Amino acid sequence: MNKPKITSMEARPRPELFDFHGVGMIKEFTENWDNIQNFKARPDDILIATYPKAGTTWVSYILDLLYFAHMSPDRQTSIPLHDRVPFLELCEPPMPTGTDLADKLPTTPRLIKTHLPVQFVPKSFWEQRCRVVYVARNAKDNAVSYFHFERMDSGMPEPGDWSTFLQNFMEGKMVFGSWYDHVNGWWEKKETYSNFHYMFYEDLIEDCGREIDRLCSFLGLSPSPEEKERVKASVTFDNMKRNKMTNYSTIYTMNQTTSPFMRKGKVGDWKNHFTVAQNEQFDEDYKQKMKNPDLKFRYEI
Ligand code: PPS
Repeated sequence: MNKPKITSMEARPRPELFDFHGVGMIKEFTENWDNIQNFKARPDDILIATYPKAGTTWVSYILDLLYFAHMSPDRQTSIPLHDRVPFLELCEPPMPTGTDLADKLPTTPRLIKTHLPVQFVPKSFWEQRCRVVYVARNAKDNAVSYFHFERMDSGMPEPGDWSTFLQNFMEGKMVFGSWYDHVNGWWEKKETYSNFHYMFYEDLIEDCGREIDRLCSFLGLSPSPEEKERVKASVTFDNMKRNKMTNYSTIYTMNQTTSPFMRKGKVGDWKNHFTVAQNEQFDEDYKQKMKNPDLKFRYEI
């Protein structure tokens, strides 16, 4: 008897989280490990690094437009962003692996996305002195966004209910590990690696134009005022939510009726999720884990 063709990930069991060198992972991000670690970065590559749900897609799209908006209009309308900006560690057949996609990218520079904690980044990125853009988002909104993402993406572990998920988040039992270790680890890297731009989701929400200017000055780009306005208009939440090339509607593991990928795009949605008791417990735990006075987040703006 022929096996039924799997057309939806809903038919497959959800992946299990396991410990991988001290970091929570699922096999979709570790199966291609040798190729990831041996990845050959080029000096002009730009690595976009984030903890999941911190604004990766937003910044990827900004960079893609800044560099390539002038290329054929087909590119913007027919190639999903996740193919233009490969996800380095992804290995989820039948999709091509992130390393294969990156190897085949025809553009210069190559924009490459990763959620890896800093200690797992392939060494060639550092050896080649690649530019790195890290985006961080406040822990509470990041947790809420991650919760809804796990609900809707059957390629991720089952999140359980909100209080179970929040407890796991505080304990770092998450895919790509602890938020606290991630944002701190990358922040410390900034101290020793100069080709680095550390940015915040909250700043983007507050003033996207200013953040585009900062990105341009880091990257040595000087778009005309009209080009910059076009980028700014294209990357609004509403436009990215409508745009099939940026809203992940092409990814079959994501059930966007459970929760859309472009969900709310706000600072402070955590207030609609945290109970008073959860918030107090979270703040207490946060103080213990976030000792670096220089790394500060905003929870409302
Ligand atoms: S992923 O899966 O890790 O790559 O997700 P990521 O892109 O990092 O994060 C998704 C969240 O970013 C929000 N987002 C935006 N907010 C405001 N403006 C724009 N343009 C924008 N683009 C993406 C997206 O809505 C997710 O956040 P939540 O809070 O869930 O809405």
